[in-house]
Amino acid sequence: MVRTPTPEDKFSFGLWTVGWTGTDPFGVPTRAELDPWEYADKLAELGAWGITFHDNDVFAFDATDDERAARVGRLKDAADKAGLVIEMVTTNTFSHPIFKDGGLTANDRAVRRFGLRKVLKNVDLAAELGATTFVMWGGREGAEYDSSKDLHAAFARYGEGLDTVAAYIKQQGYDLRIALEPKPNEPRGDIFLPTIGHALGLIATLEHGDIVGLNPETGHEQMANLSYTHGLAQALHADKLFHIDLNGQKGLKYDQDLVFGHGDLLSAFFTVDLLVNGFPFSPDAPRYDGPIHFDYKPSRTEGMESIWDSARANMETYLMLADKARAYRADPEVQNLMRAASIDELAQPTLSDGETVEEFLAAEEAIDVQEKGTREYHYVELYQAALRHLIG
Ligand SMILES: [Mn+2]
Repeated sequence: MVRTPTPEDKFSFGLWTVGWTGTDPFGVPTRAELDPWEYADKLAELGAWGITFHDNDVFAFDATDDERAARVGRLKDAADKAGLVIEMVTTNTFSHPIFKDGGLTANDRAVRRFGLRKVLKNVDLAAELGATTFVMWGGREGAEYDSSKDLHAAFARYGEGLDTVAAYIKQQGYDLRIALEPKPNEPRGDIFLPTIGHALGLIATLEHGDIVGLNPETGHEQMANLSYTHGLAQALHADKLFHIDLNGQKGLKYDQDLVFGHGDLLSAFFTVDLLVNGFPFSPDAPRYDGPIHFDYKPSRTEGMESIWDSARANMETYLMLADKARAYRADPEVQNLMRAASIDELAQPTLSDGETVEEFLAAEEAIDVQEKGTREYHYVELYQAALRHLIG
């Protein structure tokens, strides 16, 4: 039997996930909207450890300072009473029409100045509530038409915005790191920073990039036909995996935000394997020890009860996959197959310790190219062994 989630599992949910009422481009809501603190109470009851939100999940875009304080205070009280951590806060720079051409990269400078102020004000809120991650999903940063932007300036303004926020965090002494969330498209035709790799590239150009990392989402990478697990691994390799958004996606289509594991299950298995087992052959490699955060949507067909069934399903899937991933790595047959595939050998540097390129070129090394070209790796059998653990 699957154990029930406990706070030790560090599961967290965005309030906008369970709070999605089913509005889509073709239809009106199919579910009622609860107050933010009601979602928080219920998530705690299900065994979640933390919650996350956008500013406007809690208070309206045009809320007065008093209204803002009252609603945030009420949510904070509910979280404290329920023992929930507010681990991440993010800013909505995509819903209001003013952001239709972007927040940090809008052509209209006054819009950018408005957007940046909204983000900075929300950084203060995040720090005040004890969040340690500040996600920046630039959903409206992008274009439908290549003719609509000075693209060089767009990346310069994106970098300027991120550096301004990062510098402000440092200046205020906040214990907060920024996590960018790549997505290839939707709502914009082409979103800037479409993949983990694009985001890592921009971060490397920042002055304050040391506190800027990634919040990769399963479905966002899979919408671009990329391997989420490889993306997480490369973010870890760069020491930039600050946060994760787990969900499910079935290939190249609109952003489905299905329950984790309800898309590509084998890919989800290897994602969990990476999260719980790290890189067993590279013991010094960075590990992810942050929240197990879900960014899914209860499908529009579901009623009020199914919100909680689907939230539970994310955690259950993760726990089932975690047990199976541990059993997979501990299986002697799997270990034999990994050795037979020389997987352990990849951690060994190609050049010897202290070997110069001249020595390397001068080394007389016999290699049987015929034998190497026909050797076995048994990768298929190894993958089948994983499948046996998963569904056998
Ligand atoms: Mn998504």
